[in-house]
Amino acid sequence: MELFDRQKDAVGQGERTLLVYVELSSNRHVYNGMDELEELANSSALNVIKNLKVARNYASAKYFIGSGKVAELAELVKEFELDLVIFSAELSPSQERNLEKTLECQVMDRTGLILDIFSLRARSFEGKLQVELAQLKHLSTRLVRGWTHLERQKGGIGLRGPGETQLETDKRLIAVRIKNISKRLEKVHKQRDLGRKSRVKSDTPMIALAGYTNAGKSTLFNYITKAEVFAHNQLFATLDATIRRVILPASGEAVIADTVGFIQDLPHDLVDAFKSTLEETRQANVLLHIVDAADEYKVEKIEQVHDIVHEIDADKVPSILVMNKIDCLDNFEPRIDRDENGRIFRVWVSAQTGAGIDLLYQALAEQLSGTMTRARIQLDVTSAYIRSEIHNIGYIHNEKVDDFGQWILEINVTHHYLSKLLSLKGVTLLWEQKSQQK
Ligand SMILES: Nc1nc2c(ncn2[C@@H]2O[C@H](COP(=O)(O)OP(=O)(O)OP(=O)(O)O)[C@@H](O)[C@H]2O)c(=O)[nH]1
Ligand SMILES: [Mg+2]
Repeated sequence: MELFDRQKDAVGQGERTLLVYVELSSNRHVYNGMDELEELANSSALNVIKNLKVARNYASAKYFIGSGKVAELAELVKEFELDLVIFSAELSPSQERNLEKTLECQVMDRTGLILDIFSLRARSFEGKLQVELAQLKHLSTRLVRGWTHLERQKGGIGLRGPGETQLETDKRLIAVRIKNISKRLEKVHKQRDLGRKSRVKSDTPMIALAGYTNAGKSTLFNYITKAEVFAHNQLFATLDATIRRVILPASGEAVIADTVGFIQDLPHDLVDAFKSTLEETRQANVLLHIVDAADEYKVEKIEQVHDIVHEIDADKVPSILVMNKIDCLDNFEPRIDRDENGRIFRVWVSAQTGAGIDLLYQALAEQLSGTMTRARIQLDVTSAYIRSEIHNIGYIHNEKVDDFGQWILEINVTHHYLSKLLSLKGVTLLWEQKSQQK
């Protein structure tokens, strides 16, 4: 939690910031752009003093925006003693440099800001490596084009992470580090692959939570696993997939993965760098697509997530829409929606109050039935102790003791778990009904 503390300490003490949202004819489709930029800035613990919208028909070469506007900004910077100006648009290194010279303060674009948030939030070894890789790549394009004022060695936003260590302005050194990190990442990925293979072999179903940032994935993950995963009303609270083994009512043993949130116009470099954290999504048996049902832009966000799911090749994974935060809607009861074939495609819940989570478990059990089986087993008198384990691992529909003091249980468990049980002494299979395989 060290990163969180550092971040919390910084709230309200962050750089005095001006946000400039540039509306181009090409990005009019972007919804809620200014609000999102502001949320990003808040997530990075910046002190946003002012924000400004600028409309342009095209990007100018020197400053991106017109020089008249730049003069206006320069006055604002003086008047409000600002430290930082953030542009929603992708600035070229030379535009950034020109703006810094004229405005006499630090200038950053949205990619730089997202990278900064990533560097504050990455917790796992892999997450940190990936952020560093993305930062170094972002930096190296700037160095190639002669971005030299990194030598100022100023700490703070944009220069965290690799910026804090003796920022090797030397292109060659950066290249070496990029190579190094890539190699280490490759190793981590291989280990992950191995872990995944053993999961596939063990037949344990995998559930991946995915969705737009701030939709409530980690809150739901926490509710289900009762684990303490960082859930906070900030963008990108989760940066690396967090995986837990859980025992779900009705469907039993499963593996559940929380993932990094999606965001519109995520710089492409970053999508690449974070692909492996989304890999869980591709490997999953079920994808729970979490949506903030109270968000006025939910329709657009659902589409964005669909696009990215397609981009990472995860659209073959069966998915269920989880409409979360129904406690924020007026008089809304939890419910399940089915399509014309009777398949569950949407469940309405509140991860915060727990309303509807039982319906979600039911939906998961239905969706996972391909990996599940229903069976009747008998435990002889000496093996009755196994019963309490089954209670924890699987789902017991019925149980009774027969005339000989033996337990007869009707259970729902994974194929894998059933075969494990049957290999134990004193456990006998009386009957098994295999559900249809997917
Ligand atoms: N009212 C209400 N708030 C919720 C609910 N679920 C989550 N939240 C809040 O929404 C905010 C975001 O929740 P997170 O679980 O961190 O969201 P996330 O999808 O994991 O976000 P990222 O990790 O940034 O992608 C937090 O302030 C939660 O307390 C809910 O059912 N009802
Ligand atoms: Mg999260």
